[in-house]
Amino acid sequence: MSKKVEKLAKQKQLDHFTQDAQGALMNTNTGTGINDDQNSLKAGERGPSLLEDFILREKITHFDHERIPERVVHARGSAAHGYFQVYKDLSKYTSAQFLKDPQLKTPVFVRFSTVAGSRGSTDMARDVRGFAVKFYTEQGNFDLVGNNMPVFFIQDAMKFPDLIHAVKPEPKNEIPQAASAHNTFWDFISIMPESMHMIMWVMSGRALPRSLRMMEGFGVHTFRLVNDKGESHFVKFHWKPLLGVHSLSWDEAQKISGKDADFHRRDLYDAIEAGAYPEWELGLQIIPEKDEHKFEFDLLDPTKLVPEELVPVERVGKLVLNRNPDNFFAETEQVAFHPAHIVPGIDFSNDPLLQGRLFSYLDTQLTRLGGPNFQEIPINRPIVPVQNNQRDGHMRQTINKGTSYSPNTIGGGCPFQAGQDMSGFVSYNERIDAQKIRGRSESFFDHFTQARMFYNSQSQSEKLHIVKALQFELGKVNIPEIKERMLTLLHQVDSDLATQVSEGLGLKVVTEKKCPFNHSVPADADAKDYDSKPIKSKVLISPALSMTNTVFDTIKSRQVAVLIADGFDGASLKLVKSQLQKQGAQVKLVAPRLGQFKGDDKSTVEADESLFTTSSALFDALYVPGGKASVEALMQEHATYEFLKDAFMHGKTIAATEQGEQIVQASCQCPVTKENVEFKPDNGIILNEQKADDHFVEQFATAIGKHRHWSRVK
Ligand code: HDE
Repeated sequence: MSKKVEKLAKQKQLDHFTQDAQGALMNTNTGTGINDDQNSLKAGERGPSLLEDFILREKITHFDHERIPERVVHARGSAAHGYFQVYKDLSKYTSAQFLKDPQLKTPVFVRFSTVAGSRGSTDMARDVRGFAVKFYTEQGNFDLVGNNMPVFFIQDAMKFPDLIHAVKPEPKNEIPQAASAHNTFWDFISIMPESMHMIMWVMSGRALPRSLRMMEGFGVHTFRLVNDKGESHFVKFHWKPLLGVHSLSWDEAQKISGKDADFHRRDLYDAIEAGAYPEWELGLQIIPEKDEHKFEFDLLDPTKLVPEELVPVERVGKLVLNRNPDNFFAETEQVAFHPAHIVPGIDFSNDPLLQGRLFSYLDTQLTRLGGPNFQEIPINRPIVPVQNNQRDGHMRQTINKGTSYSPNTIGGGCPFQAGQDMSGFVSYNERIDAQKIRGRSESFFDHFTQARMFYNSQSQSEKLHIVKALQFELGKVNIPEIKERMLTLLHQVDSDLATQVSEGLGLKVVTEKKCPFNHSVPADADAKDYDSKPIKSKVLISPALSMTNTVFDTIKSRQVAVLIADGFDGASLKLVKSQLQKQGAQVKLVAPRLGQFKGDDKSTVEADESLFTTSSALFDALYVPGGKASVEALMQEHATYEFLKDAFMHGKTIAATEQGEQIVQASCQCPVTKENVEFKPDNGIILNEQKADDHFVEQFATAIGKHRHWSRVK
């Protein structure tokens, strides 16, 4: 079985029609050779161009049509190839082959994205990140089209176009790009209390991942796993990054955006090129059918998560991304995800958001990719041959032979229904006995308990991030009533949170709930829309929701800047660089200008960046080696102090040896109190009066692994 899939997967790669122009001669799309690709055909050297020039017209026409509509949401994305391998046989739960055979490496294509921005927008937006995985299994393609947050803004698909219209740039002036900090978004949210849990996530550091490789993924909805006997378990899908979950501060994100708006895309691409393959474990929260109603929230409500403290996440397999796409358009842009791309052994739940998505994604591809044959685009093809009676249409690639209807006798009855050997998809035999209704279950009405659980599960610094994010976002809203309504909602999450946000806005928290239209609101409707129902949750604090409980013991793929100028201490640089690289970190030399620099040991190095082209916000840590001349030259540069000051304020690990210490002393102090924090490894500052030695590097690496030193972040 494994051989079969590997063969099919290999075929898939070859199938990509990958072209390498190496050594080839140029020709037109119909194969006619092109002798001159520099000049158009003219009536005389200085004469008008001729309509006859079929070579020019073909080239320009193709160019004119190079763009396809960008995705209406998740337009900005980056992707990679890889594989998924399950750790053990899960046939107890599912008949999906790729979850049963630990020998099997199932090829995958994973696309990460922001939601609100256009295709060319910054990676650094405060936003949800899409985490869409296409598994090319031997039973067909399975798409797990998730996000990096486990809940969503709305409960019913009916509200999705409204949510997206509200968050997208405003219609009158197409402002702002890739940002939720504007009137229409917060207007909508301030009268959609069901969004409050998601708002806590989006205002937290989760909306600013340090790297796409350092964020979790979630299927969000409850799904089903169904085994060979037709037995079903509810399941929540998780992706757990092996590098841990780490985020940026808002200040870093803004600075990175200016220096490198492709920061996440570049980071993913570079890590894969460097062999630092991003890895996640697939986690499952499995809930027996009989426990469906045992929670205080509804499993079908996508604004709720199942706390890991109630149902542990079992890690069942590994996802590895090990190959960059060859062509961004052909692969990353043309890939078509769809939650209804499903395989036997996995099934949907009745989550009303998921149900709407099952319609939306096929529909959107018809416009975006131009017709019903998008599944034939190489990146979308399954690894198994497609055999059915669907035919023709715009840009059909397959040359089908024989009959195109079923049942038939002329074609020998082929293709037969897979149902005859029961290898095809069987929907879970769920009993449904209900009245048709356009409405919402009362079990969906508690909008605040989990928002509060999320907020209360955050560390002090994570809470501060949320407060500041709300101050920024609402600070960009210029309609006072919207801000007031938001404060009223925040008050229902946590009164301290509302008070702190209100101080930044110069407003008072209004605790009394008002209808925004001054309508008289029926008591019942008011309760449903605005009140936290007095449900007591068993989980008030979920440590799993705080990023302070993540992985801190690796520096794999971390970026370390070393500040140098002519006369740097060559021996220390060599030692620090080689030892950090051994542990998987990347070391970059940053100098006052680009070009070559000489060390005190006559070594010559090339600067990777100048202080002008980069910023410490793009690095995880920095090191200033000694060398009297080097330090003196660096201290002549204004940018040196900026570099250090930012790293200090962002809580980055800072290390210096010999004279390098002077730069740290001169730049690293709190601008308010003018006090230096204690310069010690616990605060992420490692100073050594001597040259670098093994102990120094060890302390440096341990501190980098901590990601950030909160004692310094105010
Ligand atoms: Fe999507 N979403 N979505 N979404 N979504 C799209 O499909 C939609 C939702 C998600 O990298 C679109 O091909 C509706 C939840 C990702 O190509 C579109 C509803 C979650 C991606 C669409 C939702 C997602 C999309 C736009 C509410 C997390 C990018 C282009 C009923 C579980 C996939 C496209 C990629 C993309 C519709 C809600 C995740 C328009 C109607 C909840 C990761 O079909």
